[in-house]
Order: sequence, then C-alpha cells, then structure tokens
Amino acid sequence: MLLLLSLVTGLALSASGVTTDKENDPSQELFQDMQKKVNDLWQNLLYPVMPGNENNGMIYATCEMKPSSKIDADKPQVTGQVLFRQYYSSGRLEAIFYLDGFPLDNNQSGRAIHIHELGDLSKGCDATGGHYNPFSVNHPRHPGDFGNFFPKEGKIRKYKPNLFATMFGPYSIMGRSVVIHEQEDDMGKGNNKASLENGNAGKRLACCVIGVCNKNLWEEKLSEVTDKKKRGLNKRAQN
Ligand SMILES: [Cu+2]
Ligand SMILES: [Zn+2]
Repeated sequence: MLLLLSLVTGLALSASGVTTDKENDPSQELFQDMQKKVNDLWQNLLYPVMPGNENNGMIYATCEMKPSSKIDADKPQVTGQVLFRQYYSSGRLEAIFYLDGFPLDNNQSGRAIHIHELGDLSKGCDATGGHYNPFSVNHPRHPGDFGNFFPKEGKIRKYKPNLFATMFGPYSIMGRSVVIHEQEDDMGKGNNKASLENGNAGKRLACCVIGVCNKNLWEEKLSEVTDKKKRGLNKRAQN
C-alpha cells in the first residue's frame, strides 16, 4: 500500500513538474513518463516476492497437504505436496501432485483436486470456501479445476503443465488452498446445481495453503515424476 501511495504520489509530482517545462514537447515527455510510472506500478503490483531473487524470473510455490481434522480416521489420511512453477509474467502454470496415503488397491475411484477460494484451515478443510471462481463461471471451468486423479499403490505422482490458474496478478492463487476430495469429480455433468459448483466430489479429505518457496522441492520431485513418465514411454516403445 505504501508502495502504491508513493508511486501515485510520484506520478502526480512528475506530472506537475513536466507542465512547468514546456521546451521539449512536454506532452510527449509527460506521456513517456506516465507510461514508465504505470509500468513500474504494474511491475510492483504483479511481481511476486522472489526468495533471494535467484530463480531467474521463475516463481515456485508449495502446498503442504495435511488430512482434514474433520475427516474420520477410517478415511484416507492424505499427505504430501502440490508444487507449482510459473515463469514471470506470461508463462503457463505447471504443477506436480505428489501425494500419499490412499488405499493400496488400484481399482479405486478418482479423487477430485481443486483450488478453493480461501486459505483458512481453522476448521479442517471446511473453511476453505468454494472453488476459487474469480470469473463467475460454472464448474469445471474454474482456474483450479484440476480434474480427477487415480492413485496407484496408494500414491499420486502427476506432473501437469499448461494450467489455467496463475500465480501472478489480481487472480493469483497464492494464499488460497488446494483441496483433495473423497470422490470423483463429475466435471459438471451431474445434472444438478452442485455439479456446476463443485462437481459433487464429496468430502474434503485433505487440504493446504499455497505459499512461495524456492526451487529445491520442485527439482527434487520433478525428476521422480518425469523419470517415471520416461520409463512408461520406454515400455510403450518396446511393446
Ligand atoms: Cu474442491
Ligand atoms: Zn470447480
């Protein structure tokens, strides 16, 4: 806020300064000055806090998944991380879903994962609000509608690029939550109101708040997730 105020004040001061200097096409000079100030303003508003500034314009975030305190003990106790990476300012969001604690059999139903509006974990995952929906659209067109995940041997190991959510600007997901549900997302095809709001995905098993981090977790987990993918591709190529 202080930053905003100082920039706005700077803008006003420079505007009054230029009107007294009419020698070098003041309107042009004023325009360029204003343009620079507006760019600086946006830059400061949009640019995220970069830890140590060592990431070359790449921002990383992590969400440390914890079982909801409101979920029964016989339900899956999900832990792990959802990691995000995005190149400033127009790169597409990428995510790694690295989650444990699901039943070991491989025929279980899918589990929905979404970004919810609030980063409030005071009531387990129940105070995280509905799906983050900045454009007032129906489910599954919310920026954090990640769809269904099918655990293998009790784990989810998934890399997803080209996501619609963003960590920059007014619609940043930073400080909001990631929620994993007990059931499958019906992707808006459930023929009822809830389907167009939340995909009827059922109870909230676990959740976490998205926060800025450095690149270490991402690099550590990505190799594991993509190595698996490579092995899968090799297997397919051999068959
Ligand atoms: Cu949800
Ligand atoms: Zn949704």
